Amino acid sequence: MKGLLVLSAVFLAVFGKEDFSGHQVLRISAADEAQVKKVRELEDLKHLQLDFWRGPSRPSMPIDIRVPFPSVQAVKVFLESNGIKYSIMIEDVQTLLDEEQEQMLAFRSRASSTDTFNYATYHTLEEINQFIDLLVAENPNLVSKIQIGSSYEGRPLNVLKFSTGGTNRPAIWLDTGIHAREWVTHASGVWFAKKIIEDYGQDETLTAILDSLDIFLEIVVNPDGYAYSHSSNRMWRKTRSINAGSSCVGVDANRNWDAGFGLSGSSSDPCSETYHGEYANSEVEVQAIVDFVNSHGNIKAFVSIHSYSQLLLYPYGYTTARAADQAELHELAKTAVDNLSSLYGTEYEYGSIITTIYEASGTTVDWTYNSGIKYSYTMELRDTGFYGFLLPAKQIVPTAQETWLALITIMDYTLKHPY
Ligand code: O2S
Ligand code: ZN
Repeated sequence: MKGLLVLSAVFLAVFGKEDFSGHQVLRISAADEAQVKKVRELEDLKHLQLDFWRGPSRPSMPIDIRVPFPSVQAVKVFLESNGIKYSIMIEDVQTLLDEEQEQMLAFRSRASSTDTFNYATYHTLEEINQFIDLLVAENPNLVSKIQIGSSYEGRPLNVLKFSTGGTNRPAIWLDTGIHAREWVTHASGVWFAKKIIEDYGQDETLTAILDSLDIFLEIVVNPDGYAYSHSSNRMWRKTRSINAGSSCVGVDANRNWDAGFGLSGSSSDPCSETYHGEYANSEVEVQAIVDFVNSHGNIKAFVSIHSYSQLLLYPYGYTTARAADQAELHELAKTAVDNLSSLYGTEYEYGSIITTIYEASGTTVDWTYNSGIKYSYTMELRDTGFYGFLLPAKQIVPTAQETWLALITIMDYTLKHPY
């Protein structure tokens, strides 16, 4: 097994990208807890090389699994023999990846300004970094670039600071791309950055927000993973840090925070997609944000953005204990998703992480909330599992637009409810 992994790593380095031909994504509808438990047995069958895109969680939430071609028959037989219902969500993953690549190639061009930048296509890390530099050069009075650290592989961790003045104003933090393969989040982050610049002085709400608060936006929290998802494996989720004693690479940066670290809802197996890492904040990409938040000391709202499932979630993920501010967080979430839906009718569910999606320990917003940031939310953007992580580029702008309405709601509320 170990030899095989090393061999495939070498193969990738020499020949390029991981191929997903014949891989299917199955959508499993477990009827009850017992069937969810049965599906969990699949997680332990490592040789099947299954990639759980979503779940398992509550029976009411479908479980989506990417199944490599050689395992497809076995998994279907397993499900059928246990009377578990499933459908084929994606017939052939590689077909979608080919379409995505074609789309990117067709629209690739080096933008000379953020006005000619194409917001309706996916971009490489280099292109996003160029965008950041253009935006700052065009609007030096409104936005600056802060480097909060370097990634494991030495890439800059860039944060955009939108500010109209003052010193250490109360602030809002937004981040996208902590999970590499959730490409619509990075693309939305780019769109948000441009939107802030466009709306300042034009839109009353955003103007009032920026006149009193600073906004920090980290578009690519996990640049090593993002680069790897372009160069080698589109399905990469974790960081790219090397795990001592294992041939498996990377830590789940959304299980690495110091809030219920290592409890259930994360894995101690370095080969797992939810590996929590050796210790809390072991990932430099996480530690950099922790240091920034602590030294800033005045962050009032924190929204960490993922995909997919269309959810707006608040703490906690590691415990069923209610957050002290649950009632208020719940109310605000409702208003935010109502506003989001008003644009294109996209429906979101909302609630605490553990009751709405699944038990998850060491997540970003559980730590920010415990650190005193009351308005801590995590969002899961489109879709609910038609394309999953492979959302077609034509959905980028609509996704960003509707998400912005939720973000504005949270930011406006934060402005009006100082604490
Ligand atoms: O597993 C994850 O990290 C989720 C969010 C958690 C707060 C449960 C993302 S990928 C949707
Ligand atoms: Zn995620």
